[in-house]
Amino acid sequence: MNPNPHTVKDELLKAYPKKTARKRAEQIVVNERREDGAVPEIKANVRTTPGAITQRGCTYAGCKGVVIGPTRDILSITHGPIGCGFYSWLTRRNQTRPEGPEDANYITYCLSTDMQDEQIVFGGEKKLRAAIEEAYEIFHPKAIAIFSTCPVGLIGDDVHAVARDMKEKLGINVFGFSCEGYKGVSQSAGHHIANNQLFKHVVGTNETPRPEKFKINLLGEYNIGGDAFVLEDLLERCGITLISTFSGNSTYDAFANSHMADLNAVMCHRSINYVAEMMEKKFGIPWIKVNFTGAAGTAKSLRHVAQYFNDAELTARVEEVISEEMTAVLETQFEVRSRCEGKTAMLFVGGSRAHHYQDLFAEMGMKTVAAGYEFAHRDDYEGRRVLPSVKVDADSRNIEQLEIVADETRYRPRRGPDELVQLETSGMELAGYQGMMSEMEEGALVIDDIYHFEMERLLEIYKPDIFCAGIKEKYAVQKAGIPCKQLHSYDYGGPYAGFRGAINFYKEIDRMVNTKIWSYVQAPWETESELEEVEIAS
Ligand code: CFM
Repeated sequence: MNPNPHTVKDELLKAYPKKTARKRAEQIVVNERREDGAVPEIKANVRTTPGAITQRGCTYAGCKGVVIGPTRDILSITHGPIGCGFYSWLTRRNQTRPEGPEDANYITYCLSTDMQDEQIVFGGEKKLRAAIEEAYEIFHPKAIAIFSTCPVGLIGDDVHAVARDMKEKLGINVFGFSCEGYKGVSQSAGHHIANNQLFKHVVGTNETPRPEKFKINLLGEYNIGGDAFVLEDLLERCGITLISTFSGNSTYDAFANSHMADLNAVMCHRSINYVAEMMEKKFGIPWIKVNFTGAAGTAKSLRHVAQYFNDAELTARVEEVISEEMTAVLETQFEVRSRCEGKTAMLFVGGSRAHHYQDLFAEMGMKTVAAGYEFAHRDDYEGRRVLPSVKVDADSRNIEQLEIVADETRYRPRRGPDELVQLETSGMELAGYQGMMSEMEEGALVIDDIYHFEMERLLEIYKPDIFCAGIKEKYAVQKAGIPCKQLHSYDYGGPYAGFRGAINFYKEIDRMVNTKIWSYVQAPWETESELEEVEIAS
C-alpha cells in the first residue's frame, strides 16, 4: 500500500485539539531531499503533550540505565525510594565479559538506598553515606556512582557533597549524578549528565601510556545482545586497538585511560556526542561518526578508520577482513532478498537505531516508510549543520554545559591542519553527522516522539510488513496482526552489529516477515464465511 503521506499527516492531526495539533504538525514531517542536501525542519527534544502515551523514559533511565549501567566494575547505587529505582536492575540487555574470575562484575547487582518517609522529611544524606560504606565493605570496588531519583532533587539532598566526603574517606573514586527523572524532557538529558560526570571524574585519570599504533575509542556502543563482542573481534582482526568502549563491555580503568586514543569513533551520536566533543577540546582527539549496523556501513566505517591512520599495512588488513566477511554476508543477502524484496518497515526507537537499522532493511531490499526517534534532537534528524540554529529552551538550559578548554600539558593535536583538510577532501567527515532524514526516501514519514495513537493509525493505514519498537509497543502491534521486532533489546536475539550481526538480522527479519502466523490473527469465527456456516449449522 502506498498512501499519500501528506494525507496521512492530516489524518493523524485531526484527532487532536487545536493547540496539540499545531505542535504535532511540527513534529510530523514528510521527508524531502532538496538539492543542496537540506531536509525539512523538524521539532524535537521538546516536552511530550500531557496525556499522550509516549515511548519515552526519564533522565535517570538515560543516565543510570543507558550510559553508566553497562560498566561492570563501577558500583552503581540508586539514591531514592525503591519504587523510583526500577533501573537499579539490569533491565537492558547490555552484556559484559569479565576477563577472569577475579575481575569485578557488579552489573547484576541491584543497589538502592530505599528511602523511606523519614528520609523524605528529614533528608536522605545520612542514609546514603551509610549505604556507600556498606557497599564498600562488601565489594571493595574501584569506583562508586550515585544516581539521583526525582525525590532527591525535590528534598535537596546534596549527592555531590556526600560523594566528595566518601571519596576522601574511602580512598576510591566516588561521584554522583544529579539525574533526577524530571531533569529533562526524556532520557536524553540523562545521557548528557552522564557524559559530563564521566568526563569530569573519570576520563583522563589514568596516565598509563599505550604503545600501540592504531588506538581508538568506540563511543556510543552498549553491547546489547553481544554487539560489542562482535566489534571487538572485528577490530582486533584488523589490527586496531580498542582502548575503551563507552560503554558496552566497559571497565572503569579503560574510561580513565581513554584519552590515550588517537581517534574517537562515534556509533550512537545522541547518547555520547558530548564526550567526543569534550575529548577533542581537552585532549585534541578528533572524532568521526561511524555506523557498524549493516554490512555496508561496517565496511565503510572500518575503511574510514584505516584512512584516518593512513597506513598501507592497516589498509590492506582492513580490506582483507572485509572481503573475508563479505562472502557470507552477500550469500545471505541474496537468499533473503528473494523473499523480502519490496516489503515495508517502520522504525520508532530511541535516538539512533531508528536511523542505523534502516541500512539493514535496505540491504534486504526492504523499504522504510516511516521512522522516528523517541528523544533525539534536531541534529540527529537533520544533521549537525543545523546545530547553530537549534533553539536552547528552558528545559535544555537546565542541564549543565561544561566549559572545556585545552589541557595545558596533555592537549596534543593528533593530526596537523593540513592532514585534517586532506582527510576531509578525500571524503571523510570529521566531527560530522548527516542525520537520519538525508538518507531516507522522499515522501517517507518522519515522526518525533511518536504517540501511541499515531502508531495505531499508521499500522491501520500502511499495514507495514514489520514494525520496530520496544516492549511497551510490541504486543499492541502484534495484536494488530503485524510482527514487531524489538530494536532496544533485540527480543532474545542478536548480536546484530558488524558483518556477523548483519547476517543474524537478515535471517531474523526474513523469518518474521514471512511466517504464516499473521494470516491466522483473525479468529476463524470472525470471518464472514465462518459466520454463515455457524448460522447454517444452527
Ligand atoms: Fe543510543 Fe542506544 Fe539508541 Fe540510546 Fe536507548 Fe538503546 Fe535505543 Mo533503547 S544509547 S539512543 S537511550 S543506540 S537503550 S542501546 S535501544 S532507546 S536507539
